[in-house]
Amino acid sequence: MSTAVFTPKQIAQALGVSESSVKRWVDSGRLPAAKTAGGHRKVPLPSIAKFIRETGHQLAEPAVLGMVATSRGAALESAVDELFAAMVVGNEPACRELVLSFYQRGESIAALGDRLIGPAFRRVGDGWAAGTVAVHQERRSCEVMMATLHELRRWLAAPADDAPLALVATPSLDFSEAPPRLVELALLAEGWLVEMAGSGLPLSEIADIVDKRKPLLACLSVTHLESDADAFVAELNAMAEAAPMIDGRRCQYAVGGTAIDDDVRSRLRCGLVGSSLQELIDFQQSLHANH
Ligand code: B12
Repeated sequence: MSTAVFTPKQIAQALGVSESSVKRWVDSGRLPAAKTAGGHRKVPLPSIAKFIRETGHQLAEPAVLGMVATSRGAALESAVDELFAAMVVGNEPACRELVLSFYQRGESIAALGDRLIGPAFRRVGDGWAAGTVAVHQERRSCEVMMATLHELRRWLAAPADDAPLALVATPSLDFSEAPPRLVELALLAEGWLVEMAGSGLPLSEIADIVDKRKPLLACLSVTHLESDADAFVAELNAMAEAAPMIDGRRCQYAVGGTAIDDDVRSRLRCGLVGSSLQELIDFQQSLHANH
């Protein structure tokens, strides 16, 4: 999350509107800002991002705010090839421009993950399997995407003081980065306070952290399942059953990721066993709403 703040003059230049319009939006609360001791309006980047997403304002000079042009009119699915091409050559500016412009246009993080970033990574994996994507191109893809997700995080508002807590982890020997990071960003965007418990953690350690931190939601992203599936299912089911109570409600485990196949899915007894971020967003709503 960002600490960058901008003046009405900078925002006016970026949006191609008058400075007095921006001051009016600030004063009416449409564009939340802080005031300095000297009475100057300072608008944080997440406020500007939210305003642009909700009002559909076009950016005349996005670079003033470190933003990108929002020229994308097409559906997310139509940009998968372009993103894949940018990722495998390590073209970080193109990758960032693509993802962030869709975000600015109002797409949710869940939609970006499910319909653009996940499918582009699948193409990387398929290409690797077919011998058309080299190992170093797969590595580059991960690097540029992680840089892009880091940038995206700057645009999200900080959680409220009373935000519910969620934990995110990956199990033993699973060091995938993009899936747990997208889970984190998707929950942050929904107003959760999110702690990354860690990647490659034994389930017993995840249970210990859950007992200690008492989150309302514990998310496990599973791309590589190294332990045997029966042991994984038994241990995770026991953890979900013994999960701590928080204000009279049991902490819920949400599990997902490409290594959760139909067999494992059918045997897991967790709050959510999902295959998309949208399912996670739907699930967290009931927890968050009652918080
Ligand atoms: C990048 C990658 C790697 C990188 C990871 C590096 C890094 N820094 O992250 C490296 C090179 C290390 C790697 C290694 C290996 N990989 Co690999 N890898 C991939 C690849 C290309 C992309 C994974 C990714 O980041 N996807 C991006 C995310 C956003 O998409 P996603 O995983 O689909 O997640 C979506 C959903 O699953 C869901 N979701 C995810 N988490 C959660 C959590 C919850 C709670 C919910 C509700 C939903 C949810 O939401 C996301 C958005 O829609 C995939 C290809 C593929 N088809 O997925 C193979 C893939 C995952 N790898 C595979 C394999 C086999 C391996 C290796 C065993 C290869 C080898 N022989 O060494 C090793 C294992 C290493 C290990 N133990 O960790 C297989 C796994 C098959 C399986 N599941 O059993 C895949 C599927 C490729 C394939 N088709 O064979 N890999």
